Amino acid sequence: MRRSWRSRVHQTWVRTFREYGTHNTRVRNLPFVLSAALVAALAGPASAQTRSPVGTCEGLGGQMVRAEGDLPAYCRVGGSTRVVNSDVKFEVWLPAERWTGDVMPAGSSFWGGPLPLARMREILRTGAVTVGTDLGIEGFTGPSFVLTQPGKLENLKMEPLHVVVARARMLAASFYGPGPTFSVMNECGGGGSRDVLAMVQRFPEDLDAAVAVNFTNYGTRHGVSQMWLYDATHRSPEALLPVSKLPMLHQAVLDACDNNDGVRDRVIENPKACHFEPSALLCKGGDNASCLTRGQVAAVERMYETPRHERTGEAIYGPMEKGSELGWGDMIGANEPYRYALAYYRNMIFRDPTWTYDKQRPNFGADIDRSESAANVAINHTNPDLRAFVKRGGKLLLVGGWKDDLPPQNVVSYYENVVKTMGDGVRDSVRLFMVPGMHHCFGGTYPGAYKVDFDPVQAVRQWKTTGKAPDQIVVDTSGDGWPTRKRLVCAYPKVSAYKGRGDVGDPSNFTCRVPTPVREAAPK
Ligand SMILES: [Ca+2]
Repeated sequence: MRRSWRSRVHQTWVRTFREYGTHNTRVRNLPFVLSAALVAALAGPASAQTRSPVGTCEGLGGQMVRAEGDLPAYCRVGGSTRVVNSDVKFEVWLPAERWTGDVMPAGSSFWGGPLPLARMREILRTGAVTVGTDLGIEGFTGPSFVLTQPGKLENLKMEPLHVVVARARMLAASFYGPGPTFSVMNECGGGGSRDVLAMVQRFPEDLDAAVAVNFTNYGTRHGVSQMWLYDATHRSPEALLPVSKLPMLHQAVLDACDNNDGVRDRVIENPKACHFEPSALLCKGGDNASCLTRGQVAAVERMYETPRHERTGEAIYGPMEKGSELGWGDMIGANEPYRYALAYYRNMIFRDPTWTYDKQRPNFGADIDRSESAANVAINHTNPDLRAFVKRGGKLLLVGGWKDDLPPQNVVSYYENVVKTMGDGVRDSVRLFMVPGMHHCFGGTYPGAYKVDFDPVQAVRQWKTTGKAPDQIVVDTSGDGWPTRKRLVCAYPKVSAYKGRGDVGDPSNFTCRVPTPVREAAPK
């Protein structure tokens, strides 16, 4: 999980809305009457025109907040409502002027708790109404609540978000007159991307379109897969892989595969088709900076290997992809497992806050069985049956980065499960774009990955309006020594291929084609 901007706890509430009662009674208790016309407006057609309020902020029980810097003035309504036996806090922010007609909920912190205020500010700047919630898990910033209040895991089925989104839509209709014309979520990583898939799967009526980037919807395996990476390089003194050797390893991978796509640009278009054997770097003499010892070769092989359940052999997540090596430091570079994996093992697997890697070494059979207890699976949102969302005309754009150090195979696997479950026709409503060279989220600044500029909300808006699913997109890449360049990215499973002549910075010199067959390493 990442998204440090979700780290602030904010507890200023302009007003408590307990009078709204549970979500089952919220409509009856609202301080305004939903007319038939208003109900119709809630599902009204898209409009490019902006709107100004016809009601007052005070009338919603909110408080106006003045414009500051690039943040426009807005009406801030705070409250709490009872959902799943929890007091769920929320805030709804409504632009004081020039509302676009959009409602864009902000993704939650993965374990609830802090309100996503930074994300709400980003969304407010776009002119949308936004809403954020603590999921009823106030006072915690991680999974430690599970030790004392395990029942709150139920909140992570995301009904609290569903309830406050409905509240936001009604407040918008009351404030502006016409209701929302476009409801959309756009989130990357952290809890937000999980929220997107939870809404699409469980509450399809809440969104017209959705974007999930580098998503983390397989909670019971996410932390386990991170532990696999740490274990690969810490299971014995011989397996230790110094972070200082990663650039050397990365260069060897590039030497083997960068040019497979026809352009030597430090980016491997299709890592799945990259064949590189770590043993090629085996030290001929003693250990030195330009080679790998036998133990390090085995560790690197395990990093590239699909983690499997020790007893059943089932693939449990994805491996690190070829070309992602410069991003491995977070997972393998410290003296203890990555902080998310550590917290996950302590609170969700062993329910023991003193657990350490050396105290009880991982077992990738029993640990997974424990991880997938009846209570814990509440955090999974892996249902590939999106019929209800698709039937409503919903559009879902999935994006992954091939250099993500949170194994991107999870993104690919979910998409493939959706297609397998619903058939090829679902591609009119659900598409995946795997971006080569992208790490975790578009603006990721991790070593070796570039910044990606692309407006996914505009893409799904156009898709929803025209009904035409995108076959390809063009993204701008830049930063950290990368030349500013446009790149063609193709709808999965196609990959971008250089036509062989012309400027490599011109996407028209590339075409989308079916990739060469993937040769998977045999399971060990
Ligand atoms: Ca290349």
